[in-house]
Amino acid sequence: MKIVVLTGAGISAESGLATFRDSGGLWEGHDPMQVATPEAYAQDPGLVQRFYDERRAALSRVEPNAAHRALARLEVALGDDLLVVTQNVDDLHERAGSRRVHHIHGRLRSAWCTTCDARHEWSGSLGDEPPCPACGARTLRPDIVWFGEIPYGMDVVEQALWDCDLFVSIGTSGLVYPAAAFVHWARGATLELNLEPSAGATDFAESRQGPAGSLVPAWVDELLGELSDESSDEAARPPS
Ligand code: BJW
Repeated sequence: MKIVVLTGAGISAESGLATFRDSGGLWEGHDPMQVATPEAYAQDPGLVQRFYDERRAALSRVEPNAAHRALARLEVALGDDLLVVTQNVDDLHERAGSRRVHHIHGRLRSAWCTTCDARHEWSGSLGDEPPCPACGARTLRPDIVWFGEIPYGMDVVEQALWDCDLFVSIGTSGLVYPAAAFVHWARGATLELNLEPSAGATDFAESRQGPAGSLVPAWVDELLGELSDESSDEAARPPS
């Protein structure tokens, strides 16, 4: 069974990373257009770099939660038949053990040089304008997809959605495109797991509400149980 899982900020909330639009979220009281657009960066690079430097530093203070670990467990069972497509810029899926993770909005721990186009693994700050390790220019920016920029690897995602038997969306408000449209691109069954019904909840065949830390492990257990029943039925069937 081929499965595509889309994750959003809600899956990392129980690890202690704030979501964007919830009460107490990263954007409460702020205009996202002042930190999450190329225009905002051009106008006040220091402000934008500080915003991302603080979030990059916060990564070392948090750990993956039960939802990230459940998806890693699912990958052990499904191998290449599972693709996690995440809008999150944290690295909690990888630290939980997932290997097939596609970051469509970039990664906090990557820095992109706008002079030579090189990308570098980065755990420190960028606000102090360090030189690019490849070309020396002081033009490293967060490797993050801002509004108006093209998300990464959309060809891979589009193909995976086209081929999948099941699309599952976890912890996302369904307000940002193209991710909000994936439910329409998916050819298979669709399921939403979110704290509350998202903006697109009615587009899913099924929508379950609750915290990801309990909903996701329960769904993974249920699915693995079904897959194991199917394979024992197959083994018990007499050869034709
Ligand atoms: C829990 C929970 C718990 C809480 N358990 N759940 C008009 C119409 C259509 C499109 C557009 C339009 N005008 C402009 C556009 C395009 C634009 C867009 O979508 N704008 C909207 C404002 C309408 N999109 C773009 O510009 C994108 N690029 C693009 O479209 O290029 C064209 C193109 C596409 C495809 C192929 C070729 C070309 C780029 C979008 C980049 C978004 N970047 C950001 C910032 C990244 C950097 C950063 O991290 O700072 O990405 S925006 C921000 O929102 C971030 C997130 O990844 C993204 C989604 O947020 P998410 O994850 O859904 O978080 P929240 O906070 O919104 O929701 C959390 C949810 O979790 C809630 O539902 C909670 O209930 C739930 N939750 N706790 C389970 N414990």
